Amino acid sequence: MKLAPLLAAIAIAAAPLAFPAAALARVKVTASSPAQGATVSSARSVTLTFNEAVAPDKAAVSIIMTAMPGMPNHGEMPIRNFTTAWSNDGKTMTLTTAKPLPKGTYDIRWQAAGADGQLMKGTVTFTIG
Ligand SMILES: [Cu+2]
Repeated sequence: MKLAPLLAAIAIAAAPLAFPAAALARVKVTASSPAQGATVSSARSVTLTFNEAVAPDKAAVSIIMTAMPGMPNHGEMPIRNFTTAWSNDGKTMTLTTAKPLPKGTYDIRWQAAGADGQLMKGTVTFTIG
């Protein structure tokens, strides 16, 4: 008989937390070039398009080469020589590398916050082969 009131109290306490989480759309990547999981012949630039405008000062992105043909123990190799630019609507970030990316597999790891200020993270993976 003690359990039911306790569960009711938990349900009441949890409700205000659950509602905003469901109501707010968290920032996420809705499209990219190259696309998630794609294999392309070359890429000099990478674009990430978010579902909403992103605050550029809170956004961060890294390009990590995770695999390379003929190198079984490649590990994680950051590609540092790139520039970033934002579209006028604040939704699309373009990364342009100084040189074309060599053949291999890449993670584009991003973090960004949209209008709700919540910092989100994600990864887009593609292969150049
Ligand atoms: Cu490499």
